[in-house]
Amino acid sequence: MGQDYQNYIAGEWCDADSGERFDNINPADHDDLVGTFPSSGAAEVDRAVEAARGAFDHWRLVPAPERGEIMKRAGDIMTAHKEELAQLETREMGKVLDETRGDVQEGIDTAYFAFGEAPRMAGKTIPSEMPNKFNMTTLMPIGVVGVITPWNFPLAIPTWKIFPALTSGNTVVFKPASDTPATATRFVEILLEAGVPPHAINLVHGGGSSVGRAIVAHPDIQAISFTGSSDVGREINRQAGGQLKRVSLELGGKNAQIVMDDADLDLALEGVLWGAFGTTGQRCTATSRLILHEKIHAEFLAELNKQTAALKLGNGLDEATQVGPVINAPARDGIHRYVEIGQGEGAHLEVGGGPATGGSLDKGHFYQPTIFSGVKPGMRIHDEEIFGPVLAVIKVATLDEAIDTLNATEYGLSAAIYTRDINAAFRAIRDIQTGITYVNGPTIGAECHLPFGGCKSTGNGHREGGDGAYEFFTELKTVYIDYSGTLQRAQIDNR
Ligand code: UN1
Repeated sequence: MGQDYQNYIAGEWCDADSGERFDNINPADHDDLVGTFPSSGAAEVDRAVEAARGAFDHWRLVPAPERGEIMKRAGDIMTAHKEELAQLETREMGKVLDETRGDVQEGIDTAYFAFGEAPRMAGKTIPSEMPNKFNMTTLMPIGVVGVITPWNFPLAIPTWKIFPALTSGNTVVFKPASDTPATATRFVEILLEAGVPPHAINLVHGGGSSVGRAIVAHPDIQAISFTGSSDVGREINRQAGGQLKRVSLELGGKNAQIVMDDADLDLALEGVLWGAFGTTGQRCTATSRLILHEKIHAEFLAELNKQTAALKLGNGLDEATQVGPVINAPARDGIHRYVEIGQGEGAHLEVGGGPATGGSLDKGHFYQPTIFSGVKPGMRIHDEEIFGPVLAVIKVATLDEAIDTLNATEYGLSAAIYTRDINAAFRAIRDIQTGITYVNGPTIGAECHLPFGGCKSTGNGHREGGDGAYEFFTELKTVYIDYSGTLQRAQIDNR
């Protein structure tokens, strides 16, 4: 029997006004109901925004280092509950325990980064062109921010947004993905236990078209941070742009790994297996294209097919499982439609190609790790994000062709090149159009104290992670202090 979870609005745990609820079911086991959650809408968002607005004047005046200490306490609580949080995440979204432990650790690291960053929320002093005048910049919080997060990193991604938002002095209305609302609820409980004031954080469960839309439309929400699909991101940007809201968008990817003929092939193979099929291919940073130099193409592909076919699928709670389920039945069907499209486009199916069934797999939504060779730019399986365990292999003859192929997509999040040639590596670093580029490592595995984000249709230029997140969540104020006792007209009296 799953637990009945609630919203957290204006300091109270509460149901949706309608009384309606939705189920959250383990994607690896349809008999396992994780919980039921309130199906909320615009009225609940209104109350959450009002509470957050009310809390802002108190929270913005709490000294930043003190706010940072609260984030540190949240990190300590997450550390103490790491295994419990990882188990809950695996239960509600399926990825294997090793990965959910990593996801929780990413949240802990982000908390401790916030603790370190809080006392350093510094402006600058800048010389004046006039005598007896002092100039500086200072950072101000923005106000109420809306945080809308995906299901693939149920804890890490909310922490990337909420820790810097709160540490900067903003208050928050948080809508987590409806596939992973339980981890999000635990996170809010932890923030409260750590000392975040009750009205400063508000949690509203429900769908994107109800709760998400209401958050984006609300005139008292000054900034939106969203991670999800490019289609939804474009729509958010359109709507929020009309109100001149600040928007940070972290959207799709079609990330590629290049393997040159001089590469350490064993290392490159390990990298692509992890990059393509870790999290069942459901990362924005997942490797969904593999660009192989023609000299090693046949040999590399043969070994990759063999090792891919041997991957062990199952419930992520079983430590022997290497690949968990996909998130839900529509996702599995969408992945399969792409596989059919790939076959129709003339790509060669090397391995996989259908839902994985039999035994306990029949209880969940599993898809076979799948590889296509003979893929070319312009094919839909080359160009479009599939968000599942499907890898497209492209054969190239030169480094230039490899880089051109890697860039031949509307996305630009993450990329990898395996080579021992330092000249090739540096040319790739210069010419690859992505926000994140790995040399001799896979396309996944970003560290949360470095900037995270992409070029082209992957986003709108903002970066999460590191100090970039703090830039997004603050306004810069420029201050002039004239202690001359006279009217000094810049650009006039001194020229
Ligand atoms: C995502 O896929 O949405 O670099 C985030 C990585 C992780 C974060 C991925 N640290 O793969």
